[in-house]
Amino acid sequence: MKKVFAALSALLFSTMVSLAQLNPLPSNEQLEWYDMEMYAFIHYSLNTYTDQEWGFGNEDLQLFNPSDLDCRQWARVCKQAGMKGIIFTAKHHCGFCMWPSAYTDYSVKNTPWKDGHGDVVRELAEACREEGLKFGFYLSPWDRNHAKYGTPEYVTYFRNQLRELLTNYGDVFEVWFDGANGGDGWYGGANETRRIDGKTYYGWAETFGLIRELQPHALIWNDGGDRADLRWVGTEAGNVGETNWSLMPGIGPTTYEMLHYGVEDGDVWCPGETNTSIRPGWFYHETENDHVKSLSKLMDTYYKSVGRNSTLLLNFPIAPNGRIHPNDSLRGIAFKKMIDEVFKDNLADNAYITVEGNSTIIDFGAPTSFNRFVAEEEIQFGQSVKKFTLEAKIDGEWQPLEDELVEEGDGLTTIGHRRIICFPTVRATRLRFTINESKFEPKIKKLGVYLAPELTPDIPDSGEKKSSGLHIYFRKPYMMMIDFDSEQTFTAFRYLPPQDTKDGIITHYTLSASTDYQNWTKLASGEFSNIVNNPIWQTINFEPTKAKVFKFEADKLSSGTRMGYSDIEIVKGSEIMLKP
Ligand code: FUL
Repeated sequence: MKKVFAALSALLFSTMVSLAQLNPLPSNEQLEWYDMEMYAFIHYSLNTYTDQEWGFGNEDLQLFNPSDLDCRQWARVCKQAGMKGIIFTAKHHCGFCMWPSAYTDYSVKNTPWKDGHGDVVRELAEACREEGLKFGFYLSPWDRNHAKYGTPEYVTYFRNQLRELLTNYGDVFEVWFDGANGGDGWYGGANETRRIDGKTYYGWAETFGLIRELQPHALIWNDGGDRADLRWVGTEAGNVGETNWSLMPGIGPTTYEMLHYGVEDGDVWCPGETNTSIRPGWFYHETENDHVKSLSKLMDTYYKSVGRNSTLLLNFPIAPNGRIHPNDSLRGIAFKKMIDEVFKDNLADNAYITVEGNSTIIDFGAPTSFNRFVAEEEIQFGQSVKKFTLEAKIDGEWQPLEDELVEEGDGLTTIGHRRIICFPTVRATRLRFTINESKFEPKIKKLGVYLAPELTPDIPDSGEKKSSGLHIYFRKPYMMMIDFDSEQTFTAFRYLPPQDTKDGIITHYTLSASTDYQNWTKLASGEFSNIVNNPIWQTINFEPTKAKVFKFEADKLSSGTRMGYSDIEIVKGSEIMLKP
């Protein structure tokens, strides 16, 4: 009898295990995380004072002396911009610590700011608590300052720092481990290139163990190795795939496709977090003050992140005075107001709703205008929907609706936590939502129908620059890098010089491209003639070239010490640009 019972319970257990594998479920922390919807990244370090995106690791500590550093201003701005938490660059790749770490001299404690008695991490953690925001931190595994980087000693150092951050600053909701390991650095004066294997070097299992022990509710973001709780979406441009599964394989390497679209039959719950910056760079650059993303760009980002079963991690850089620049804060606050405006009135609330088989029919009773549809699954039971259709009854005829923001297909695939479908305004009496394919019996939590206002031209649209969708950063004051999510064919590069100053105008240039960041092909070099007197668009045509990253170098400037730009465009495909 006992044997039968044991056999039965073994069977039951293995069935439960295989069911759990078939339908992995989110943790409570992941469920709460979805509900945060949006939270802020804050990039602030010595880079802010050197106008760099990546510090080399030997930047002078004397540079850190903000006149007006105010973490409460950061927290208030983020809160008003609808952010539910802040993730702060406690240490970026340059190794400079924004808290007085006991394990290095390369920190705020040896700067003139507050005579070395300051602690930005503490001020921010306290400000977050005061404003009711969650607090998280970014600790760069790559450290271009540390002499022992590349050896086991550095890993101990890294974990010691992690322990400081996990124990001294209250509750942490997310820990962010960037995957960049660029190679060269100062490394205590060695000034050399060091390569490590990001998957094995940091001993992720043990490192994660420390977090589980000290902050059991913290979510781990990691794109450098072992699967964590949250995944990168494969791009920093601010969009996840229109099909977005919250699942991933528990082990093994990832590809761009897996990160961007998730994996339908993955065996662990690992949702995508969409990270992007409110301006082109992650760190503050004065030259980008007029390039803060427009409302329409930010709304597009919202639809392509929160509206695609993801969250939005939106970066606000800190300006050299120690505050969020007014251009960013105003745009961030306008963004939140626009989201509230779009979703204030659910037209389904006053409609008559019926269910027929797999279809739900929302009957408005009279012709009604709308252009947004929202569906949410009860994801605590898993993610099920694979394919659905949407139809509007217009003048007595059912007409199919499609997502206008997708690059491919109709976009009517996965739903997950929340799916927002955008389409041109229709005037219809009914809307029919049909689930055509699902992994198991789907459970829909909410349906919504909205009429979003058109974004009119009087809303500032400086972010509508051609470069607003590009990922641009500076390796050096005279070297701009532009990278893409994937290899594509390009035929022209266009440069619009600064429009309101002659400083930074590039008169002589070299343009190169690469598919792997290592082997570079020179595409062109030369002079932009008469550019100082007539600062118009400059076009460099070249033979169709496959590239993932461009390097645009200023060989000579009109005046000033760093290259400037008003806009950049890179032309794809076979389109050949005419010289202006
Ligand atoms: C990247 C880093 O290299 C950038 O500097 C930035 O911190 C971004 C959020 O992640 O991979």
